[in-house]
Amino acid sequence: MPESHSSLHPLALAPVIAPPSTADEFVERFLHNLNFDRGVALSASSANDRYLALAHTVRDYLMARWLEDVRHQKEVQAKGVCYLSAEYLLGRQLDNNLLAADLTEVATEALASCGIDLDELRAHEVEPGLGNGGLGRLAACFIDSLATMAVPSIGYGIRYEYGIFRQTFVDGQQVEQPDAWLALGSPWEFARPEDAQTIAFGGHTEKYDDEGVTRSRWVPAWNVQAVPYNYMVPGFQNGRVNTLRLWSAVATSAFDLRIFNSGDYEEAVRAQTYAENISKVLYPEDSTPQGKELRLQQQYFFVAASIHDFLDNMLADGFDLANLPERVIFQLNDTHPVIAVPEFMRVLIDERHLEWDAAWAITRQCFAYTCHTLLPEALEVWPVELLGRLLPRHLEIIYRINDEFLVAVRERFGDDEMLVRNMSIIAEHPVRSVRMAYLATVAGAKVNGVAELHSQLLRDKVLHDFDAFFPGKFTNVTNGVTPRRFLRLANPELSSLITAAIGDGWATDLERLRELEPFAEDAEFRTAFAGVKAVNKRRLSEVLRERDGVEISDGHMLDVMVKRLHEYKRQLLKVLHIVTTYEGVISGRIAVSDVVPRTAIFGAKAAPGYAMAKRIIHLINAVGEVVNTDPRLEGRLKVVFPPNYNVTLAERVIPAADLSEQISLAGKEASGTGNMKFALNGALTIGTDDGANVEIRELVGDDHFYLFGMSEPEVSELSARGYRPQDFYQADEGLRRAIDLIASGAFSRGDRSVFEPVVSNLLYEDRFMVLADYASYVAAQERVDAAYADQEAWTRSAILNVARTGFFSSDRSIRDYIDRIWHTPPLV
Ligand code: RUG
Repeated sequence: MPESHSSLHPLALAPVIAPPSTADEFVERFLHNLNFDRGVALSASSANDRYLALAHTVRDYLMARWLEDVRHQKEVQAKGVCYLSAEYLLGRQLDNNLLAADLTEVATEALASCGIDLDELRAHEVEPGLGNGGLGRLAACFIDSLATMAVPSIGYGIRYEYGIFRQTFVDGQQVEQPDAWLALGSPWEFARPEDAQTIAFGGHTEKYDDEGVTRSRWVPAWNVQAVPYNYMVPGFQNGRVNTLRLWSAVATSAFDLRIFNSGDYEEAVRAQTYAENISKVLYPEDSTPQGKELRLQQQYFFVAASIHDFLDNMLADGFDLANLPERVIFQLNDTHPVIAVPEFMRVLIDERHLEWDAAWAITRQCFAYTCHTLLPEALEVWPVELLGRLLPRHLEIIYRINDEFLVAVRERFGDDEMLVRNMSIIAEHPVRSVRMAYLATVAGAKVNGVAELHSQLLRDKVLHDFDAFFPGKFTNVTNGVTPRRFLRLANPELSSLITAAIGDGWATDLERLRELEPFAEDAEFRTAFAGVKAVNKRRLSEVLRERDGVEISDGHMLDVMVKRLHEYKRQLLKVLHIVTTYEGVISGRIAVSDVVPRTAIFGAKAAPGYAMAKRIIHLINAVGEVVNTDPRLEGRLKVVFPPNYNVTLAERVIPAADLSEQISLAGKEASGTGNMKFALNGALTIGTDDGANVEIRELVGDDHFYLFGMSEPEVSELSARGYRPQDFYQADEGLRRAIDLIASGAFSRGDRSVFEPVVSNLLYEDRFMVLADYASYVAAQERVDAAYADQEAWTRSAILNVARTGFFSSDRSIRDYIDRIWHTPPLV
């Protein structure tokens, strides 16, 4: 504080006070923000002005709590979580923050008195798409739960200037457009350039003598500034506000100036662009060497900035680093932040002058790792050549960690060279590389999978030797989703119905949904529940009409498959089912009157460099075009594929769904979280015994879940026997007809070549065994059709799905993390 307290205005000494939340006060604040922040009168304001002024008003209400929480967390120095994640798929903020601050009603009334419709401003917000899919959305759910449960924590990540691409379709094919989400301003962020960190790259290491001890140090070649942007993460109506800190890359001025002064302006701009590219785009294309390098830069950039930020700014003066394990746990969300491990060691040893053993003892207690996959190709490895060029000191540290680990492995398991090679953090083949999942496993205090089956398969297969070496290190935390966004906000009608039945409080104690079970037997409640579904279907229909010019027919079962496009998720299986029904009708083997009216809704983005996934998107659109316009179907089968599926659209689609498609090959989907959102909103699942489907089925019961397909052991067995997709093609007439119809060019205006790669892949490779599960899937769909005919029974099942899936709240996941991994009690 600049002056002695006695000379300051009393207001300067007062804590920040939240404004009273009356509609009049709200109007006053809103107009003040409109006039003074935006510089416009209400009469001249644009929708963007009004949205920004509203966002600022909501911020004002949260500010006092936020400042107080930040102060309090620093003061008490309780153990907290640093959640390190390259992705946060946040969704729109306005509605969430209004709900958290309990201001929705006041804001609605206040805006209405100014002639403004809150819905119009809601629609104006561009969601920050800083994630690709489930992993990023999980991180967003977790920070919501951490704040709601008052756990001392901070989320760290990257403020990508362009988030996940905006998907459009041209002639049915995916075209990616940049997602300029910041173009009209982001009212939820607070830039803190004064808290920037300098992040170094490249160069070499050198040995030096430190009082008779030879040590190594890093002499980097270039650096960038990491500028933090803080975001409020309000807890649900609990007066708590946590922080999400996202880093943005800015060229260092020293770097620029040197080049500018030498007169080479082009070089200066090039250098600036190079530095700032680091936070330019979410997951840049990594099929080129340049893309890969940028991705490693991104990862190091954000974890190095976060570790420094924590050590420099969050610890009390004179903090003894030996006590760090009682103060912090860094949770590594997948392999993307794992380079934090050698960075932490480097900081402790090279900058804070700890000995190796002391630094390693601390590090091993301060990190924990969540693995989100079983697909070998998704476990990141970095070529030693690249890592050594970009982060030479880190590579030295990794080598030493590995050397010491392998000594221990040999001591324990003997000189089994194959085992040692298999467990080495350094892979020798096909290119010498660092296996980041292994590094995280060796360094982490705990390693968790994200659903029971997934965690079991990690222990039994992917990381089997590590489980034997580190007994007790592996655990499970089944994923969860926040009921605030995915029930309260996405499904207000169902929320009201639930509250009317069981009272308030379930949004923070989701197991209370169990109290709904008896209502499944109550005809009046069932009617009300079915009414809510109908309202949600109408709302979705309006959204799709306005957004995409698409109509959803009344009375159709909404059969929904929304998730990233990946072969293992098997959108192709769903396509084959649609083609089977279509082929049955046009060939006259199925009477059209026997087709249960259905609309299949897809939502899926394919990674820009994933050619097969893009072909599958093309196929879905092509099948839709034919099926939707063939009069022989009499409108009883429709395919709808709105482009650019994102969190905002999810919030409309999920509450309207009748049937949730969770049809991955068993053993491939780590967990899934969409599956939980659908069940919680009263959709019935058709699914394999994979990921969290297993737990969903156990909870809702076999009668309310449509199981099909091989189990994971059956998949392994078939694979070991030698899977031959042609055998299934030959043996199943329906399958043959469906594949032949696609191959014939029926969905590509007679051009057989268009989908030839898809057909060939199915017949000769079919890595994810679509053909093997086809018959079982079609049979399960027939059971769905039969069940849907009895609407009372269907609604009963839907209610039981809601009542029995309270387990999947992300609050429960966070409780499990606290109990099994973090040991960070909530702050009172
Ligand atoms: O594919 C998984 C989902 O099964 C899971 O639900 C989600 C959150 O745990 O993470 C997804 N995931 C996995 N996203 N990226 C990866 C690659 O490791």
